[in-house]
Amino acid sequence: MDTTQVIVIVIVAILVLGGAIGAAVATQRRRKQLEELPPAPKAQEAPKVEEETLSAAPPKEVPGEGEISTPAIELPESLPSRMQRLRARLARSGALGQTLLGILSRGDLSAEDWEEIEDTLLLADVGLDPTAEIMENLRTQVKIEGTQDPQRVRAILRNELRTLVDPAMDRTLHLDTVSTDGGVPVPATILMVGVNGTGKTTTVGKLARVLIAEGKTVLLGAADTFRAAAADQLTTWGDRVGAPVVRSDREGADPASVAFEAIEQGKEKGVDVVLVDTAGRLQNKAGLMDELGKIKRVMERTHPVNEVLLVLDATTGQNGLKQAQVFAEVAGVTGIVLTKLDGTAKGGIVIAVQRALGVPVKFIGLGEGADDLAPFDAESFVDALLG
Ligand SMILES: Nc1nc2c(ncn2[C@@H]2O[C@H](COP(=O)(O)OP(=O)(O)OP(=O)(O)O)[C@@H](O)[C@H]2O)c(=O)[nH]1
Ligand SMILES: [Mg+2]
Repeated sequence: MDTTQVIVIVIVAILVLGGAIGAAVATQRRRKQLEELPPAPKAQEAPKVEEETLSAAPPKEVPGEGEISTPAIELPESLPSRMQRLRARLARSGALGQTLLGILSRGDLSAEDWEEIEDTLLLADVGLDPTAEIMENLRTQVKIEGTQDPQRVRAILRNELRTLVDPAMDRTLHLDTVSTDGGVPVPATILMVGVNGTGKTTTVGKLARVLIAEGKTVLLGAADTFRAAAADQLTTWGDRVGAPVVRSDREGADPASVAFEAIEQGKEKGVDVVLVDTAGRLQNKAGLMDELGKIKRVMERTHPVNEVLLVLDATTGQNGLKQAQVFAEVAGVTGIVLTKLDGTAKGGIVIAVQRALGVPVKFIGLGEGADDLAPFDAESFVDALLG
C-alpha cells in the first residue's frame, strides 16, 4: 500500500466516522426532545397518537403554505371606523345605563331606589362583591356631597365603575421575542383556550387579521383535532386573512404535536406570530384539562408561550367565572377575550372576571364578522355600559 492509498483510506474513514457521529447526535437530540414530553393523558373524547408522531407523521399544511400573505386578501376596516361602529353596537346592548338613568331621574332617592340601583348592577353581571363595594362608595359619596342631583349621582357611579374596570391594567399583547433556537428566531406564540363554542376559532381568525394589518406575519395552528371540521373552519379563516395553517390530516391526532409542528414551521418560515387554536373543553373534565396543560408545555420547549388568551362568552354571565378560574390554574391565562358582547350580554361581567382572575380583558368580540374584535378600552367601555 503506497502513501496515497493510506491517505485516501484515512480521509474516507474520517468522513464515515464524522457522518456516524453526526447522525448519532441528531438522533440523540430528537430522542431527548421526545423524552422531555410529558406523559400522554388518558384518552377521553378522542384517541391520541403516540408522541413519536412528532417526527413520524408531521401534520401537513394546507395549500397556501409558504405564502404568508396573498394579494387577494381583503383589507381590514380602519381602526377608527371599526371602533366607532363597535362602540355604537356596545352602547345599544348597554341596558344598564337606561335603567339607571330611569331611577336617577326620579330625583330624591328612596330606599327602594337604592335597592333598585343595586339590583340593576347585579342583573348587569357586575357580581356580588363589586356591587356591594360600588353601593357603599356611592352612598358614602352622595352623603358627603349632600347631593341628590341625578347627574351628579350618575357621575359618581361612573367613577366607581371606572375604578373597578381599572384603566391602569396593561392590556397590550406581549409579542416581542428575542429568543433563538440554534440561531433561528423563535416566533411569538398565542394559545387560545376556553369551553365549547365561546368563539375561540373565530377570535383566532379575527386576531390574525388585526396582527396582519399591523404588518406582522402570522401562522395558525389547528390544535383542535377532535373534528376535521374544526381545522376546516380555521383554514377558512386562514385563507380569508392570509395566514397559512398547520393542521393534521388525521382526526383525533395529538393536539400537542400539531401545536409543536406549527411552531417548528413558524420558525422555518420566519413568521412573527404563531396562533394556536384548541378544542373547546369543559373545565370539569380532568383528562381534557391535562391535555391542555400538555399542549402548553410542548409549546414551551424553546420559549414560554407569550399569551394564553381565555375566550369567555359574555352571555354565560357569572357561570363563566368558575371556568375562568380552572383555565387560569391549568394554562396560566394572561388575558381574556370576552365575546358576544353584541348580544344580550350585560357587560358587567368584565368587572367580575377581572377581579376573579386578576387578569385583564384584552379584547372584546362584538359580532361574527372579521372586523368585530376590538381592543378593550376601559373608558369607552364604561361610557357604553352607562349608555
Ligand atoms: N354574536 C357573536 N357571535 C360570535 C362572536 N364570536 C364568535 N361568535 C359565534 O359563536 C359561534 C361559535 O364560535 P367558534 O369560534 O366556532 O367557537 P369555538 O370556541 O371555536 O367553538 P369550539 O371549537 O366548538 O369549542 C360561531 O357561530 C361564531 O360566529 C361574537 O363576538 N359575537
Ligand atoms: Mg373552535
